[in-house]
Amino acid sequence: MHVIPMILQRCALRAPLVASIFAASAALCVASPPTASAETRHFSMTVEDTILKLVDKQTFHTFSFNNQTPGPLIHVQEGDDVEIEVENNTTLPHTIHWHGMFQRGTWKNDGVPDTTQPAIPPGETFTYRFKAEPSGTMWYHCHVNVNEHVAMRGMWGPLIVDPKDPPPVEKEVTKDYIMMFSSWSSAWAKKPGYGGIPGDVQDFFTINGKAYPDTQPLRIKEGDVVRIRLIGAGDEMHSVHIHGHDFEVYAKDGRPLANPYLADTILFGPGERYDLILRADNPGIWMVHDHIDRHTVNGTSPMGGMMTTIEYEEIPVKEQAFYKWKNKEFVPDFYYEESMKKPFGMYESPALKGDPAP
Ligand SMILES: [Cu+2]
Repeated sequence: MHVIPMILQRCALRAPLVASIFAASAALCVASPPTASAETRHFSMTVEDTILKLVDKQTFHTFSFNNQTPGPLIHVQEGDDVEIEVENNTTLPHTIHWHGMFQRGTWKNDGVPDTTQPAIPPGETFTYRFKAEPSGTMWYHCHVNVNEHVAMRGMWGPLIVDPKDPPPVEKEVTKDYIMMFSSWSSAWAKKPGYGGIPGDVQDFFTINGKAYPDTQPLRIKEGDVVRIRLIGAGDEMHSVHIHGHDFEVYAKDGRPLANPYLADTILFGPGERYDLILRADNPGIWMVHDHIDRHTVNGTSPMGGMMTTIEYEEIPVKEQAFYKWKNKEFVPDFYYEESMKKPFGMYESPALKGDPAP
């Protein structure tokens, strides 16, 4: 009872303090809703030598997190205390950098070898501890020999930090997709420990570690509010175009933009993230692709690489005789769209697994 007057009274009691402090206190009293206290979330991961199939017969020797590329989804809430135990089961040293995390007071958990820690040697374990801030679409990746381990060996995964107090548009979202873009140089596919040097020819291009036609459609229905989280995990620029719609460019590197804008093509580079909000109002089958056309090949074959489609539930896909994917077996959670609906935690996806290297 009388909660509001009590709060105001508490604010008023601070009035004798310096005016600026009072102003700040009053703002806090009005603006801050009660929030759940932060939780400690403990996870563990291993680094493994893994053979990943990019497309068709093209495989690649990766150093993966839990045998998959992208690595497991880590989904936490802003303010959570995160503890992640990382065991290195490969023959080379690695670390994990938590890209986007402020690491206030925990800079030795930033995961950079010879700058914030020694690299984790083969056979050893290291535990990272940090607070999940700020919120938004973040990611994690190895920081040892990044030119090879990140650019070519698939050592990355999504780190999604939900805000404690989400803006209204985020509460409208009905489908949430994570898309990590990377390119590969097949010359080094079977030579772990080498490659990622100037002059490399990037000839395979993947979304979540698979090239078209081994990617998966985004299955939506009219009325959906679709959030698409684009992450530049590789070494090249991408210019993603979605047919039949425009989308709101909602957030950059996790931060909601002060002035979101409409677009149908979005350019992003290595390390960058963009969150798009697409309102599903145009039933059909629509192409989604990198408009850097060279990124839509598999080696020397056209019609591959960074391509997928949006399929509306309203369209009977199997009846479209011309549609390449009319009989495609749908594999859920390719974009972590199912895991993103689950409670906070760490999630693997069978769709992203490779095979243990012999
Ligand atoms: Cu590494």
